[in-house]
Amino acid sequence: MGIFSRKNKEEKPLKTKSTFGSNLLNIFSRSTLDDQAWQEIEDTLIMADVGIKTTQEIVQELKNNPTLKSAHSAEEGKEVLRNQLIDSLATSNRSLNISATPSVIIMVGINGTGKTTTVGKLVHKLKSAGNKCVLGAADTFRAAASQQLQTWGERSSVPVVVGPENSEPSAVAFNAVQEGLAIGAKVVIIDTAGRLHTKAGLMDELGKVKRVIEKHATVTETLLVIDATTGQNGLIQARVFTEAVEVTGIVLTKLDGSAKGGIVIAVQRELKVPVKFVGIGEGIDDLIEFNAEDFVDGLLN
Ligand SMILES: Nc1nc2c(ncn2[C@@H]2O[C@H](COP(=O)(O)OP(=O)(O)OP(=O)(O)O)[C@@H](O)[C@H]2O)c(=O)[nH]1
Ligand SMILES: [Mg+2]
Repeated sequence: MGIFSRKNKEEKPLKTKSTFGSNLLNIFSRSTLDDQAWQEIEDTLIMADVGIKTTQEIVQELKNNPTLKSAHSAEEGKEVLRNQLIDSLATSNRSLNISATPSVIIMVGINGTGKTTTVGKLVHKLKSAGNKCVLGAADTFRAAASQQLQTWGERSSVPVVVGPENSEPSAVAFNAVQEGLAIGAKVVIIDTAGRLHTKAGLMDELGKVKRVIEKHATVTETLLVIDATTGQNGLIQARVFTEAVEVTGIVLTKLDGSAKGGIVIAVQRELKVPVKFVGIGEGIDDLIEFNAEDFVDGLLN
């Protein structure tokens, strides 16, 4: 059972099964925090995948907190920790930007992180909310990739623009945007091929896809999809994407699996890009809008 799970389709609670919260709350309930206690806090955060840099920042901020400096109750300790974790995830622009008509969303990331699946889940969400949508299969490396996206399109009755195998990805993106304009779509989502951050040519291609689209429409979001189970490694790979293209939001997938919740904090803090959605399964409804307070409460309870 992962950090995120769902009781049923209607209810979307964030639940934790990790020992992260109980460990930390235990330590913070001590009325005074000595060096050993601080070391335990640091270790717990690092083991939860918060990352060394972010852990050190959070610990420093906690050490500076006046409540924790003096004798405090378990309740006070818990409240300080909760607020600190929520603050560490603060951002001003978490909601999906679909302010333009059409708004173009480009999905990027390394191989197998869950891009195509996320496109399928996201278009379902947008369509259900009454938005006319078009999908573009700009992953032209494998015929199966277009087929996979078409299957997702069918599930939400959304048209999917595809191109021949090995055709120019930016041409497919261009055609998808043209289709979006022609039918008066609100949102056009472009799925791209997974690429290794080390392949400069492929990284340049993303810039080209974006430039071609922007001749005719507005790219309101470039969402970077990260597999949460790859932990700090995934984070290092993701950083290259934020340097190559202007990433506006993160989707952390596979948080239903063995991923540790701290990765959410590490990703947002270290990439300085808001986590907008989290994937909690392979199904069409398994994408939820990220909410920092719910997440932290899930982590601590
Ligand atoms: N458990 C779980 N599995 C997921 C989630 N998101 C995607 N997957 C699975 O991850 C695998 C890869 O998903 P894809 O959507 O094909 O990934 P991709 O990034 O498009 O892959 P490439 O196009 O090959 O780079 C599939 O088996 C998905 O079902 C998630 O949130 N939770
Ligand atoms: Mg794909």
